[in-house]
Amino acid sequence: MKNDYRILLTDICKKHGIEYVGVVSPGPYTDLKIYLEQRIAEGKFTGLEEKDIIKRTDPKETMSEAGSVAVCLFPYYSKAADRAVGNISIHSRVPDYHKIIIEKLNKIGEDLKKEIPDFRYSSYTDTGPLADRYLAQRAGLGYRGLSSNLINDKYGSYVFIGYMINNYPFTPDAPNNKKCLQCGQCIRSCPGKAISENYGMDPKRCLSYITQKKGELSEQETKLMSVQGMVYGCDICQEVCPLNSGLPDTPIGEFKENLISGIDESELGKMSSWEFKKRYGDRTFAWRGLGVLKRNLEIASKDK
Ligand code: B12
Ligand code: SF4
Ligand code: SF4
Repeated sequence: MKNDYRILLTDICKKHGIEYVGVVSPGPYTDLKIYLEQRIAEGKFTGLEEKDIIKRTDPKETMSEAGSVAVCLFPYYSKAADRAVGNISIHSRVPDYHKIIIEKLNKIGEDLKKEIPDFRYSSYTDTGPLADRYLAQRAGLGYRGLSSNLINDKYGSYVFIGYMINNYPFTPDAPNNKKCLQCGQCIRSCPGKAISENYGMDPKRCLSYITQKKGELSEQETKLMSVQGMVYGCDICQEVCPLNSGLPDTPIGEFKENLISGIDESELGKMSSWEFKKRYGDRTFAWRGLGVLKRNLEIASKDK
């Protein structure tokens, strides 16, 4: 029956428009724990990650009866989102992915519940306890680029990752150990010099992080934001990656509608927090609040 349920998982995902689903064992992931401990010792963390390292590497800390983790990819690239010139990254031009993904995962979970006796699950994306890219790589859905982005053969790196910790022991998939082209384009083009050889990303140098960082920015950070003119996120390491050329549009309808390409200073300058929430509450950048975005807009629109 076990293998049949694995097929059922794929079929139910397909029914909900999810083409890529894979399974990871319930851990603990000792290799990841060692890797994360080393990165933390080197100061390579932003504070946006889950702080409890045991929780990050052991699904059973979140669900004691975890039998497996089902991982799904959610492509979000479309030519329409990419075409317009704007001051926010593509992942924030689409409506907030967190809500869309959790809703889809919950629909999949509810369908599984109808078929698998006593099935229990919990859905996450981005803000969950585990390391999303690690899971997707281990589930065989994509491989690691030097840029540290997870790259899928069909949809490139413009894919969000979501997962479901659940109590059923679905058979795990083989990891995807493919290597990217190692061409170094992302290293040479990164404006913050955040990417180095051997996957040695320094997240604190990443412009995407700087646009999300609260408080005062250093002179160097301010200059970086002003030169790039970005108010939220950064896509350069994805734009220059040859593995992202000629991508198909996302099949997910929600990521093709209601697109925006930027935030306007004259509009935001006059807005109250309430108005901001009403206008942009369904965007991924809204969580950082009006203050950080106003600061960024002021810096990004400075004369270069
Ligand atoms: C904190 C965070 C950030 C930080 C730090 C990013 C970083 N590189 O560490 C900042 C703000 C800079 C950031 C930026 C972006 N982020 Co972000 N971020 C996260 C978050 C919340 C945690 C990441 C984390 O734990 N980092 C620590 C490092 C060590 O882990 P990692 O880079 O995620 O994954 C590495 C390990 O898993 C390891 N690994 C992989 N396989 C294996 C196997 C073994 C055996 C071992 C030991 C290790 C290993 O290699 C991976 C890559 O180096 C995740 C969601 C989540 N909860 O996981 C989203 C997430 C990584 N972000 C995402 C996105 C979309 C972005 C941006 C593209 C947004 C943008 N356009 O501005 C950029 C990309 C920047 C970049 N080049 O990485 C997506 C990535 C999708 C993808 N295809 O890769 C995620 C997964 C959110 C989601 N659920 O979709 N992000
Ligand atoms: S998102 Fe931008 S700043 Fe961050 S690693 Fe990629 S190119 Fe560098
Ligand atoms: S730009 Fe080149 S080195 Fe960087 S992730 Fe893409 S293929 Fe790998």
